[in-house]
This record gives sequence, structure tokens and C-alpha cells, in this order.
Amino acid sequence: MEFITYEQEGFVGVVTINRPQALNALNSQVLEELEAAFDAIDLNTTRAVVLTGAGEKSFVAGADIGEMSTLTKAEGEAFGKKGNDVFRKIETFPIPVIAAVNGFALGGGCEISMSCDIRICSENAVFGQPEVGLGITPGFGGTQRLARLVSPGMAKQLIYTARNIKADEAFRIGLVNAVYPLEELLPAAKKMAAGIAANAPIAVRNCKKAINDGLQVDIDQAIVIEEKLFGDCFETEDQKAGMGNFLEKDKEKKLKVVPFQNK
Ligand code: CO8
Repeated sequence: MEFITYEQEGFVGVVTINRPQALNALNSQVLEELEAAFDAIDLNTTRAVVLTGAGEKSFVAGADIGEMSTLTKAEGEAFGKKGNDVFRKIETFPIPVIAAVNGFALGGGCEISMSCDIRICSENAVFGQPEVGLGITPGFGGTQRLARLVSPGMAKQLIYTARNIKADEAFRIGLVNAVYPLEELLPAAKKMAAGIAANAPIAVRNCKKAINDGLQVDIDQAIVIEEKLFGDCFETEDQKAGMGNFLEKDKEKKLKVVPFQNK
């Protein structure tokens, strides 16, 4: 791959968008490689993923404006679908994905971070949806996910004004969970991912599915989704070992990673 690198550290995978000469902007090739990188992740040996950008300036500075500049209406729609398909793959990826936002997260960059489960960022991070200033709408899910993540009124303000916000404001409105000095960001993301990976993997996957699927339906249906995924955890090695360790009061064992069990 030319623009994506992948590293495995224990149970944690680190996907890096690596096109620093264009501030990691997303062209068609980057999107295709990103999809291939997620497809290649071994879900038997990986329990959480960190997504970040190469360099110290930018996470992702948006979709590639050069590539988009000559698109027809039909090509624009197709390009939007191409990005949306990849971002939806990340959003519904069976294991948690943490965005470590190390600088600009504009347009498609803000949008890809919002398709991740959790966002943390560096102090120099800048978020925004500048599309209306370019004569387009956000097209990789921004109109939908920003309104769901922060309030609809705040999402509308950010999108209509095309105003960029800094890390502290992104934290204040709940777009990111935490802000770190740049050099501490990736270690913090990996530490969080390793903490997730130390928990029972089937339970973590089922939590992700329950939260994601439950948010799409009314509360009565959502509760049924939870019941099914809760029930699904029982009789697994993870559940037997996890509860058994507690009942035996074996603190040592409780800290051990419960073996992964394929369904
Ligand atoms: N696309 C292509 N190239 C980019 C992009 C981008 N989004 N952002 C930066 N670059 C390139 C620059 O052209 C420049 O290349 P070169 O050195 O060859 O001239 C290089 O990266 C460095 O950029 P700058 O010199 O501009 O760096 P600065 O530090 O001066 O500025 C900024 C950094 C503020 C981030 C500035 O580069 C900028 O404003 N970039 C564009 C940000 C933006 O508007 N992003 C949103 C794009 S639209 C979008 O993402 C829509 C998503 C949905 C698409 C749906 C499709 C239908």
C-alpha cells in the first residue's frame, strides 16, 4: 500500500493514513487502501484498532479537493458513496476503533473521526466542516453523524458557518473525549486500546453492536437488541472465566486476559 501503514502491537492494530504531502487528504486511492487495510485485520488476534494520521500537523485535511473539483453530479454522488461505504465499514467494524486525531480534522477528516467509536485528540487538533465554503455539503456522513454526536443545533451552526474549532472547544461540545499534548496522544490511544483489549472480547463486540444498533431504533426495540446480545454472552468461555474468577475471589486470575472464543 502507498498511503496506509498498519502495525500490530499485541491485540491492538494501528492504522495510519500516510499522505503527509497533502496533509493526509482522502483521494480515491487512500479510500480504497483504507478499506483494504480494515478488511485485512485479523479479528482473531486483534481486539481494538487505533486510527491516526502521519506527521505532526494533520490527521486528515478532508477529501481531496483536486480530485473532487471536476466531478459531475453523478460522479459526486458516487464519490460520496465510496467514502460512506468505507466509513460505514469502520463504524460497524466488529471491534472498537479509536481515532487519535493528531492535527487537522477537516471535512472528510472530521467525518472519518466521527465514524470511529471514540475520538481523542492532540492540543493542536482543529475540527470543522468547511464544505459550504467550497460550494458543497459534507458528503461523508457529516450532516448525519455530527448532529447525532453533538446537539443538532451545534452541528447546524458548525456546518452552516463552516467555522473551524480548536481542540478545547471540540472537548467542550463532546466531539472528543480527551485532549493530550501531541507527543502523548498516540501512547494514550494505544493504552486505551490495550485496556479495551484486556476485557472479554465477545462482550466488548456485543457492547459495540448493542450501542450502535440500539441508537437506530426506538427504546423498546433497543432494549430487545440489548437482551439478545446480553444473552449471547452466556455459556462463552469469556463469561465462565470472567464470573468464575470473581466468585473464586482470585484477583490474580481476574486480571488475566480471558481467552478469545470464536463464535
Ligand atoms: N485536498 C487536497 N489537497 C490538500 C487538502 C485537501 N483537502 N488539504 C491540504 N492539501 C494540500 C495542499 O494543497 C498543499 O499541497 P501543495 O504543497 O502541493 O500545495 C498541502 O496539502 C499543504 O497544505 P497547505 O499548504 O494549504 O497547508 P497550510 O498549513 O497552509 O493549511 C489547511 C492547512 C488549513 C488544512 C489547508 O490546507 C486547508 O484549508 N485545506 C483544505 C481543508 C478543507 O477544506 N477540507 C475539506 C475538503 S471538502 C471535504 O472533505 C468533503 C468531504 C465529503 C466529500 C463528498 C464527495 C462528494
